[in-house]
Amino acid sequence: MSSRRSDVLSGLKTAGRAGLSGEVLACELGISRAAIAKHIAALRALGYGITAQAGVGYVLESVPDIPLAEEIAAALRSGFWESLRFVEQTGSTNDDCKELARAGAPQGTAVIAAQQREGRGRLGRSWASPAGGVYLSALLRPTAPLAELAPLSLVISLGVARGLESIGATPRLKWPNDVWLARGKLSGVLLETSAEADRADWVVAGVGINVRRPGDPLSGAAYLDDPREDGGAMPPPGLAVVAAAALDGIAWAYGEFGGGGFGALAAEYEKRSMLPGHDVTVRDLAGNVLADGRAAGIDGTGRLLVEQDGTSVAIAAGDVSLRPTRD
Ligand code: BT5
Repeated sequence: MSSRRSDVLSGLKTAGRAGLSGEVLACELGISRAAIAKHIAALRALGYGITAQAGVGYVLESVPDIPLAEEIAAALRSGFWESLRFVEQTGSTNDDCKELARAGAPQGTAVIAAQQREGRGRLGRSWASPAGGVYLSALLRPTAPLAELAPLSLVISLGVARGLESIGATPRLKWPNDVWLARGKLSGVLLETSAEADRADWVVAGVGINVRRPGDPLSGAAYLDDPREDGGAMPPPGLAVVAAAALDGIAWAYGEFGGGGFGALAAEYEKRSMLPGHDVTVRDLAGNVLADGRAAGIDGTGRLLVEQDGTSVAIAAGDVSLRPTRD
C-alpha cells in the first residue's frame, strides 16, 4: 500500500465514527481532494467499507478480513520486519520472495498472500491455499555456516506455534516442519535457500496457516477456527492478526536461534512436540524407511531420536508417520 494511502487509512481509523471530511484530510496530508478521493476509491477496492456522509465526511465502517500489509503492521509487536508486501493472489509467495532475495531485498522482508494458485510443500507436493488462510514467505539472511542451519525449519515451526499461542491457540509440533492442532495439520514450513561456499546468501521461509475451515476442507488438515476438543471454538481472529502473530513468533525464534543456536530453543521445541512416546515410521524424502520405533525426543541439533531395537537412531531429515502405539 502506498504511504499516502496508509496515511488516509490511519486518519480514518483515528477519526472512528466521528468521520473525517475530504477537505480536512487533504489539508492534513498536504494533497488535493481529488487525490484523497482516489485513495478512498483504492481502499474500497481492497474491501474497506468507507461511507461518505454529508456533514460528517468519510467514515470507516469495516476492515476486510484479508492479511493486508497495513493491518499486519498495525498488529505486529516485533521490530524485525523491514518490509511487508501483500498480494491478493499469486502463484507462490516463496517464488515472489525469492525474486526479492535475488534482487537484494533485506532480511526481514515478507510477502503475504490471501490466496495462492500453486502453493508448494516440500518435494514438489502442493499446499492447498484457498482464501481464508495465511500464506507468507519471510526473507532471512543468516550469517551462520550452512551446516548450522539444518534445524531452521524446526525453528520456524516453533516460532509459528509460539505466535499462534499468543492469540489463544494450543498447537503442537510434529517434527520436522509441521504445526498441528488437535488431530490435523494446521501449518507447514517450506525452506528454500541459495548458498555460496559454506554460507547462505538467503533463506526463504514459507509458511502456510489454515485459519477458516472452507466448505470443502482438506482431509487431514486442521483449521484455526475448528471446534476444540473441549467443545469450544477459538474466536476467529482476523487473518491479519494471525499473520502478525506468526511473524512475531518467527522473529522471536529466529532471534533466539541466531543468539544461541538450536540449543537455546530445544526445550521450547520439546515442550510442544507431539511425537515422544509414540511409535513412528520415519522415511527419507524418497520414501525409504530410515527408522521404525518409538520417538524419544530431539537432540541439541534438532535431530529426531528414535528408539529402535534397543538403540537410539538420530535422524536429520525425513517424514514421520504415527502408528498406533503398542505396549
Ligand atoms: C509443507 O510441506 O508442509 C510446507 C507447506 C508450505 C506452504 C507455504 S504457503 C506460503 C509458501 N509458499 C508456498 O508455495 N509454500 C509456502 P510438506 O511437509 O511437504 O507437506 C505437504 C503435504 O501437506 C501435502 O502433500 C498434503 O498432504 C498436505 N497439505 C497440503 N495442503 C495442506 C493444507 N492447506 N493444510 C494441511 N495439509 C496440507
